[in-house]
Amino acid sequence: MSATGLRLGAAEWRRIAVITGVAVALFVTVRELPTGTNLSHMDFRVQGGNVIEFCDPANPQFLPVVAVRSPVTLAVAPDAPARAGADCTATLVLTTFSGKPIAPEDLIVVQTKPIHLLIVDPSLDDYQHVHPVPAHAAGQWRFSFRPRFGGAYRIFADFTPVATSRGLYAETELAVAGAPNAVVAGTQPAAWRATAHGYDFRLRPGSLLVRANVPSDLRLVVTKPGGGAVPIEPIMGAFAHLVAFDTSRSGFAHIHPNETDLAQLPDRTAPAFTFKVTIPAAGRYVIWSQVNLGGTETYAPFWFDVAP
Ligand SMILES: [Cu+2]
Repeated sequence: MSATGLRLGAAEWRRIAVITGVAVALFVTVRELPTGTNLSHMDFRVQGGNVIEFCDPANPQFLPVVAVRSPVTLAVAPDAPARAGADCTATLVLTTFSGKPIAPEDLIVVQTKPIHLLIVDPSLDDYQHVHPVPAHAAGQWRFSFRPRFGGAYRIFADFTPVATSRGLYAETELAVAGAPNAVVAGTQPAAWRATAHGYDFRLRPGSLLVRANVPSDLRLVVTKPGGGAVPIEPIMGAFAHLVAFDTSRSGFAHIHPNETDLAQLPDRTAPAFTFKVTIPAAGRYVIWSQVNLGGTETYAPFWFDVAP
């Protein structure tokens, strides 16, 4: 009986060896297949300190994009001088620090798009989330938006190189002619409540005080005044997107709900989503929420203070 058991064991082992061999061969073959990108992780490294930290998606943080050196260069050129209230079409040029173009094959599609642009005016009252599309020339991308105010719009790019698989950020500015917003960034009243497109938006922090360097839980609830269904639909692979800015627009945090399963439908009349974010410095901040209500992209701002 034990001899039979041993022979069976040997056969099992042979089978395991064959399966393992096939798996290793497949693994090696797949590894050798071209990924499509000509860039390596070395293209996304910069020497010295004060280099932008790669984002850890499990612990979303406010990223000081402007103050740190990015391993990529972002430039923007509008087709015609940008004016407040008029559509502006522009070309973005995205290259590595050494000047290599960053093309679609070099980027991973994240939240359904290869590049997310977070565009914001100096007052932070005009925030827009735009997705550029690749142009003919490698490294060139085209996008359009309609600035509401005049001023130096800041454009943050959020993307993930294939070579590193980690989120990376870059920023540039676009001058928009016209009257700037009369409201100065940070003078907006603090409020965890906002209305947009006839819906009520409430954002509630887990604790009354949001403190610097302490992870904060946030809960977003959308309701219709007087009750009724809220036709919330996924947008860019999530039911809601939150983007936080500080008043000097030194960077941003881009966060998504903990509820990642889109098949799990939210409450019909009061859809609610929870988020986690860490903001490293005290001061006045705005969080813009972005949701899709029955096909209408709806943005709502929440101004708040972060305590030391
Ligand atoms: Cu998002």
